[in-house]
Amino acid sequence: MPDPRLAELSRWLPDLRLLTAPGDLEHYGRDWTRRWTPAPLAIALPANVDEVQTIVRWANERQVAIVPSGGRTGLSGGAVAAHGELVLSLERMSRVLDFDAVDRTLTVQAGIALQTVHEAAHCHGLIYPVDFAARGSCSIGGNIATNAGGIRVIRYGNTREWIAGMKVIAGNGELIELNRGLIKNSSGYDFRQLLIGSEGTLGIVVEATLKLTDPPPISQVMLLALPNMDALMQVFALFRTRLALQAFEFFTDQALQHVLAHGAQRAIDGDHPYYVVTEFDAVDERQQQMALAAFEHALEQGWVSDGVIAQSEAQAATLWRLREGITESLAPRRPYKNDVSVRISAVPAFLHEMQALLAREYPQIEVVWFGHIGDGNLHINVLRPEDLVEEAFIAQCEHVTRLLAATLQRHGGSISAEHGIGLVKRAYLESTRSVAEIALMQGVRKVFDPNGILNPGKLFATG
Ligand code: 2HG
Ligand code: ZN
Repeated sequence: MPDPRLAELSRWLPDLRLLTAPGDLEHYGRDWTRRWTPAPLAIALPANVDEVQTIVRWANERQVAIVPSGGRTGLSGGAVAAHGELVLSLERMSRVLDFDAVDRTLTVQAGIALQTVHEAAHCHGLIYPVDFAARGSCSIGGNIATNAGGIRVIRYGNTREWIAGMKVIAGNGELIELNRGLIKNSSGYDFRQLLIGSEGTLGIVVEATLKLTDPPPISQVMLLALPNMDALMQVFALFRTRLALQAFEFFTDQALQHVLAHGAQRAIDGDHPYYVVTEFDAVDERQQQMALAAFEHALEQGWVSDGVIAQSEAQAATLWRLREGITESLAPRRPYKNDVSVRISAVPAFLHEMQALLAREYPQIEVVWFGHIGDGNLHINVLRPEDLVEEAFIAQCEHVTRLLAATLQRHGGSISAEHGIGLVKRAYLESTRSVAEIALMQGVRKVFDPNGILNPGKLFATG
């Protein structure tokens, strides 16, 4: 017996594609977190902005919650539909709409994959510089909703820096056009920046105008093996001063073991506790010599124990795989994830405290660390031991996350650097944002989405 609400939605929009088969509900009802059992009402696959707007209006009238859905590669449960919500997938809205050579912008529908954006920019001799491993599956709408970061933030910043304009269907059903691609626009509140990182709680991004830029200069990729944690920040300070960094990423030996077991190729022999993959401008011999000199200095100081410089694009890709393959290699273990950040100046003290905390709280449990250390952003993945049942494991992880949140608070850090709060970290929002800020955020939400139909339960523990 079809749900009468869906029958009504079909009357409002006779051409709307609606899916209700169990396999589809399962597929579209979850993201990469895999912790919640999907239970959506149905999946709506609108083909255009009008259909999105009509769905949101209908949902307001009928008080049906909507989960906006892109590539569902999120790691915070932001796109999970576990309580009878309508999943509104932007999957069919994935076209490039316009390229403007003068403005250097690309206007796209929100469901387009990041990699397709990269390819489209490339066709015009330009780049869209936000980049990370999920590029093939994640969508621009989702990137905007979480203000996605990634491996090039050190050079280019987060998604926030690259959005020149957006069309959004607000939670109240209004279509709003934000900033219209302007570079300068001092005419009051910038709702564009408010929408970026709002995790689908204020509006559904339907189109975005993305800024493009020149491709980076020719670069080199280096893998470094490090003897201890202190060396990490020494090498970072050295490389940041001497080289023009495009990326500076870190991972531990545990992380390496997982990617190697997952098919990546070993690049440095021997046992080393920590590794860095770094990419930097290497346009001419002078820059290449400077990189070599920086490496040799780090070696002499004992900050680095070994290293390789990629000699070809293929080798560079092999080195990058050691870092970019980590999440995929851990995925079968369904790790408990933390994604935290502190100011770069606070990284050394924070790392020490965190290392001690994790060693004390997880003496028997495998904890895999990696991340964008050059941005002060660390990913801490905790793996469930086989003899520990899921609930007990999650309870233990939540306990440690509370301690971690308190440590972060002392260092002025954030409980979510780039993955978003979603369901996973909503209980910890207060460790990062003040009570006054959260009250303002909830007030803003009421303005955009008075009936609370967009992604309820995400970001805030209530409402
Ligand atoms: C990355 O940096 C992603 O690879 C995923 O942000 C991090 O899996 C994670 O915890
Ligand atoms: Zn990351």
